Order: sequence, then structure tokens, then C-alpha cells
Amino acid sequence: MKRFDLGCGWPISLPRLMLLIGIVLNLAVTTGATGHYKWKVDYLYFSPDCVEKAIIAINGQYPGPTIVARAGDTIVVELENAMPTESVVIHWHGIRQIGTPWFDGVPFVSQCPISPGETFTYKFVVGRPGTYFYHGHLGMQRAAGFYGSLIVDLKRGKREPFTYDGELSIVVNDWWHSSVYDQETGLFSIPFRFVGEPQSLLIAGRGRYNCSLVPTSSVVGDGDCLKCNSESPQCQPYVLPVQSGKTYRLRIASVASLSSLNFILEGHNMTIVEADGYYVDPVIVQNLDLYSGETYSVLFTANQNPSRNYWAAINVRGRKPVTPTGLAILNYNSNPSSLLPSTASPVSPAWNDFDYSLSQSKLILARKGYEVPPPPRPDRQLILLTTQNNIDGRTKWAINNISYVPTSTPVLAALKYGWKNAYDPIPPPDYPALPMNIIAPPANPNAKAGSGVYTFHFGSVVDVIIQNSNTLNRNNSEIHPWHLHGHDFWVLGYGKGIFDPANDPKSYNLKNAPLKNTVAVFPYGWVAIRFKADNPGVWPFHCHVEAHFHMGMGVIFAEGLDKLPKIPKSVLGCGFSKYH
Ligand SMILES: *[C@@H]1O[C@H](CO)[C@@H](O)[C@H](O)[C@H]1NC(C)=O
Ligand SMILES: *[C@@H]1O[C@H](CO)[C@@H](O)[C@H](O)[C@H]1NC(C)=O
Ligand SMILES: *[C@@H]1O[C@H](CO)[C@@H](O)[C@H](O)[C@H]1NC(C)=O
Ligand SMILES: *[C@@H]1O[C@H](CO)[C@@H](O)[C@H](O)[C@H]1NC(C)=O
Ligand SMILES: [Cu+2]
Repeated sequence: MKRFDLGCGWPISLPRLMLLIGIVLNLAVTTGATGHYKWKVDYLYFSPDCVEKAIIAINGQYPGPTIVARAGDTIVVELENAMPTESVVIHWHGIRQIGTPWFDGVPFVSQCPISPGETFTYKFVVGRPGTYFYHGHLGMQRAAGFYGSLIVDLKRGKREPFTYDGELSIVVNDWWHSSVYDQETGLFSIPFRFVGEPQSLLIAGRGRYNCSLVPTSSVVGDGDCLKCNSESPQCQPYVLPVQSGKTYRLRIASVASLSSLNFILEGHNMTIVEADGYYVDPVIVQNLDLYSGETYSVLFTANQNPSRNYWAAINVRGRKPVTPTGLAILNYNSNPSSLLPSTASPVSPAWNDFDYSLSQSKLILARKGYEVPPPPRPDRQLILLTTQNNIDGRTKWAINNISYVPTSTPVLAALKYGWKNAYDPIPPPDYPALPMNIIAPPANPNAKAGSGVYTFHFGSVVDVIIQNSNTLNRNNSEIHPWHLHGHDFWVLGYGKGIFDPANDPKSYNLKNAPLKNTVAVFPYGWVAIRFKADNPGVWPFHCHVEAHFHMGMGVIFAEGLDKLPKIPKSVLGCGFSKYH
């Protein structure tokens, strides 16, 4: 097993090593081991980009601890909420929660938020190998730094369809100096105040803000003053150590709050081999677009001049960038990791070259020999038109004119036990009002708020077409990465303009469509996905841009609730579930 080859400069931390040893020892006696984790969630001052701010940390760590398991293992996380002023939940992104929908970690959908002082235990099986992550799903807690990696290795004795000498893993994201409470308040204010572009981009939780841009205490009152320390170890560039001539698997997860990102390894091509936990047809790229909620594995060979180091870099895509490149160090052999490349920061394709992004997304196809062909036709089709709207003077996002607002009862329990008053009993519409206008702001920008649920026959095949449109601003349409809980879906096709239900399905890829859990819809375009509603539970399908979901950009799917046993008491206790 290559991961244990510690001789060639692994970025392996002591806790991770101990965890690996633990798993190995465990597996020696059983298959389907159990990984036990005790996590304490609390606020912490941290300086990921040299500017200090209060973040949400796990066991004092940022990013949170990496979970490493094997397919079939059970993960048990005992989560203590030590934050005195807010509740918390954790979503296990990409884990389908088959048989455990109550541990999906979505507030008021799968569970009640965990109150300050409470300890809550998540327990679920990681069924499929791949690159995943976890993150807070209440309010904007992800943007407060509340996330970490979840890596699921193959069952013992199984082999990947590719080889490599070593493994590296990073999460990438965008970073703001304002608190998530400021951000949330702005989104719900009249007039609307957007969170704006991030101050920094982070690789493995580290970035660098230019401290000369921070007002000093002689300018503003000391209490208001940001503290910036470019010497802080917390903001020194992350180091990816490599040995000349060796090939590496680099796992990348985008936990970004807002930005679409583009990843570059200076001077090195990358071969994409995995996306969202599935093997993909190997494609060589010079840079990789990453949408929030997506994960990839790429292979690269350290085949460049070993006497220097190289940049690993991320840039913003799809929004006019004002944020400097996020940088880490690709560290060759035993060069000092402090030896910064003298080359300029790598440059990504033009931020608004959406054709580039669309064509790269279309390169992601199921790997030959590993195709899982989609069912040939759907039992039900939804067309979800996403629009930016106003409700009572506030800016919102809506799906077929309904902006999702959670109620105070977990929908899972409400549906299971028939508490009709706990949510909107009228299901949202399967289709938008016609004719659709996607190229200009809506003539009547008003929409409704709702908490209705789309319920599917258990085992049925569902097609969803996400139709993008113009925002409330003229000549503006944005990228939205859509993430489905509880399932993987086939990406059947992408298109520009308005989806044509009579003709566009003819060009669907029914042969080697990739399975994913997150897919981007591009400006003024559509994307079509298909999934089997075969996982009993209640499952959000939403834009993974944190501010957008917070502003209503999501829907709730449900299926097979009669197949579920009693819901554990530990997830109840709020809204109508108080009386249960
Ligand atoms: C940091 O900002 C200062 C003030 O604008 C500028 O003079 C300097 O060049 C910047 N440094 C870097 C490394 O960008
Ligand atoms: C990267 O790929 C491009 C296009 O396939 C090729 O021209 C280039 O030589 C490759 N670069 C390296 C460093 O392998
Ligand atoms: C959306 O709902 C609002 C509020 O009920 C209504 O004014 C508007 O006409 C609806 N728009 C569409 C396209 O159905
Ligand atoms: C719309 O924006 C694009 C670039 O984002 C620009 O090329 C085009 O000219 C704009 N069109 C109008 C009508 O402003
Ligand atoms: Cu969005």
C-alpha cells in the first residue's frame, strides 16, 4: 500500500499516521472496521491568511481533522458543541447515508440542530471508496472554516485502475475577513448587502493576505482593528512534498463558499482519474476547474527540474476576480520548503471564458470498464428554473418561483409521522411557468417562500433539468454548482439557452455518463441529471454556493419513508418533533 511508504517525504501528520495504524490494526481482526472520533467544536482565533479572525474549529484544528476509512467501514463521530452561542450540524458530503438518512446533517431536514453544550453522535457507513469531505450545514458555518477531508480507501485486496507512488490531499476554498454573522445579516438586509468577493483563497487552509493593506491601530480604534501577522505559522504556504520522478495522486476537494476555482500545478500536467468518488476516463489537463462541492483526484509526475520548487495555485473563475491567487508550494526533493518559486503566480483561463469551463466539464466521463449506464428513460421529469427574485423587498433565489425556507421541524420526521402542519403540504411545481424568460431579469421579480417537498415513488427514475437564467442585474448570469444529498446522479448533458424537452433529450449521454453528486450549471444554460430514487429519506438538492442556498436556492426531495424504521430520538426535539 503506497500510502505507508513514508520514506519519500509524505505530508503525513502524526494524528493521521496513528489513525492509519489504528485502521490497519482494526482491519486485522474484522472487515468493516469502526472508526471512532471524538470532536469538540468551538470558536478559535486563527489566521489562515495571516489576518486573525474567529473561526469554527474542531479539536482546535483548522481545517478539521481528516477522516481516513475503508469502503464498508462504520464512522462514529461524537460531536460536542462547545460553542456557547450557536447550534451546529455536520453534513458528510458525498456519503449517501443508506439506511441512516437522519445522520445526513442538514438542519430541519434530517435533524434538529445540536444545541450549545450538547453532544450528538453521528454513525454511518462509508459505502464507496473516493474523495469526500464534511462541513457545517447550518447558516453559513462552512464559511467560518468548519470542514475537513473524508477519504475512503478501497476494501483490502482491491486495486485502483491506476498506479501512483504517493498520495497528497488538499481542500481549497475562499476566505473572508468579515464574520459569517456579518455576511448573513447582509444577505437578509434591506437593501441587500452581498458578501462580496473573498479577500483570500486558501489551499489546505492557508493563504496570504498582504498585511500592508490592513488598517493599523493608529487609523482605527484598536478593538476594530484587524490583526495581520505575515510571520504567523498558520499562514505559511502549505507544502506538497514530492520526489523527483515519482507519480502522485492528489485529492482535491472544493469547500468554497462562493467562488468557482481553477487549480494549477505550475509546469505540470495533471491527469484527472476520479471525480466525486467515481473513476473517470483519464484526461490530461493543464489546469482544473473546481466547483464548490466537487472533489477530484488527479495524477501528476514530478518530472520537472528538481533544483527548484513550483507553485500550486488557485484562481477565481466565473466571477470577475479581485482576489489574489491562492498559493502553495510543490516542494521537490529536499529543497527547503521556504524556497519560494521566483516565477509569477500561475494564471488561469479568463474568468469569463465559460466555453472553456463547459468543455472541461464535458470531458468528465465514466472510465472505460467502470461505466454504470443510466436507466434508459425517466419515470418523472422536473424542470427547475432558477431565478433571482424579491420577496418582501429582500433579494432571494427561487426554483420555479419558490424560494426554499426551512421550517423548524425536521422534514424527515414530519413526513414519516404525517405532521402536515410542520411544512408546506403543497408540493412545488414540476415545471416553471411558461414561456420562460432566461435572458433578462424577470419582468415581475416577486417570488414566494416555501418549504414544500417533491416526493418520488420509491425506486423510480427521476430526471432533473436545472435551467439557469439572468439575475436581477442586466446581462448577468452566474455559475451554480448543484449538489444532491443521498444519491449520485448521472450527468446526461449540458446545453446553452432554454432546454427543449422535445429534442434535447435525444442528445443525452446514456453510454458513459459520469456519476457525480455535484454539477455546475453554466450561465444562460442548463444541465440534465438522472438518478434513481432508491434511498429512503429526505434529501436536499441545492446550490452549493453557501449564500445562494441561504437565500433559498434549493429544493427538498423525499422517497421511501415507509421503508424506514423509527427515527432515532437523538435527531428530534425541535419544532413539532418536541412533542414526539
Ligand atoms: C502590499 O501592499 C502594498 C500597499 O498597497 C504594496 O505596496 C505592496 O507591493 C504589496 N505587496 C505585495 C507582495 O503584493
Ligand atoms: C502538457 O500537455 C500539453 C498538451 O498535451 C503538452 O503540450 C505539454 O508538453 C505537456 N507538458 C508537460 C510538462 O508534460
Ligand atoms: C411568482 O410568484 C409571485 C408571488 O406570488 C407572483 O407575483 C409572480 O407572478 C409569480 N411569477 C411567476 C413567473 O409565476
Ligand atoms: C454582456 O456581457 C458580456 C461579457 O460578460 C459582454 O461581452 C457583452 O457585450 C455584454 N452585452 C451587453 C448587451 O451589455
Ligand atoms: Cu448558486
